[in-house]
Amino acid sequence: MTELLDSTIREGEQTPGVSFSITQKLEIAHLLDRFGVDMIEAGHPAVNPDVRSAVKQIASLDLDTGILAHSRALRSDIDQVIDCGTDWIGIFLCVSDRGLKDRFKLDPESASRKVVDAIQYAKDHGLKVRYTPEDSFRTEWENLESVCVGAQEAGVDRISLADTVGIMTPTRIREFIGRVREFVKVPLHVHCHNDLGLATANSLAAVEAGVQLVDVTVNGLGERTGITSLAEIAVALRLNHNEELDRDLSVLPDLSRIVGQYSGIPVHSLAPVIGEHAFSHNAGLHVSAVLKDPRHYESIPLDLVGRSRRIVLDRMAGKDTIRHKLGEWNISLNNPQLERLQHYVNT
Ligand code: HCA
Ligand code: CU
Repeated sequence: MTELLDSTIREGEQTPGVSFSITQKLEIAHLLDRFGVDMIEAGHPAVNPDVRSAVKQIASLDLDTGILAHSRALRSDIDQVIDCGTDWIGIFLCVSDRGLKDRFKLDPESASRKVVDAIQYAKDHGLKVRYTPEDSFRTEWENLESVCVGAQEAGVDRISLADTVGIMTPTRIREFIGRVREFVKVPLHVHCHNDLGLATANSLAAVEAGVQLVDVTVNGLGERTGITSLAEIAVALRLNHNEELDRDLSVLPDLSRIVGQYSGIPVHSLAPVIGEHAFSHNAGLHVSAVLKDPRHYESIPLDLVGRSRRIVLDRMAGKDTIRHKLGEWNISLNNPQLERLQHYVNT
């Protein structure tokens, strides 16, 4: 089964204007655990004392899900993760020529050594390690291969490919991952940004190319336009790959609501699965068909995701819509009355 790592508390808090209190983070972590994510990325302890304290408290909740803390490839960052008591560390360092030259003033060999040192140090302290060559898909093949090979020799447990700027497409990501799998033998993760609105599609394509875990956030929060939405990928995996069988997808509306409230970023009404209108039916023809059998205009079983259906009464309404609505209010009309009412509603 494909694993999910939820990063609402780390990447999600990097959404402009979003800041969760520690109590809110703990509540989100509990709900994510109830949903059944495999890992929670609880924050980057070196960012500030509040983040550190939250990571520590989440790690001590004794949840079923693994807890991962974010870290640069620096012993000082890793020490803070060790102090927080998480079981996983996610070490990131971009090794593209552009990143190394402009940001870190490092050559690829020194960068690889830095990554190897960080992994060995974290492993020596009993942590399970994932390494992310940030901006993986724009990194030169030579740099990517040598850092991944070095990371594996140093004992890395997982490698995550990050589409940091959201430039991939499903076809390109599938091909890319096929090529990476020639030199990466540990399980792969994928982290897709949504700059082109393709985060979920790319994540699904990555799974189909053999990736073991997808990074997500509730409501798709994250830097700029966010990353893959938990609800979207969980349902896509369930419906297309018959996966997610032991996850409780009915927790999604609660998760989405509290994260919407705590982040101050309301979910768009048209958002797949969790949006207000995801299970609304409006046009008369649609409503007639749905009242006969919802499968005519619904592909996601409502109960699975804890939602209910809404029949909308507006200018698009047909006779069946009006009859259905009146039925809800225990009113029945004869045909001429119904026609007059429909004329009134439609105009
Ligand atoms: C960041 C960038 C990151 C890192 C992903 C990772 C990305 O905010 O540090 O460390 O796995 O998109 O590359 O989120
Ligand atoms: Cu990111």
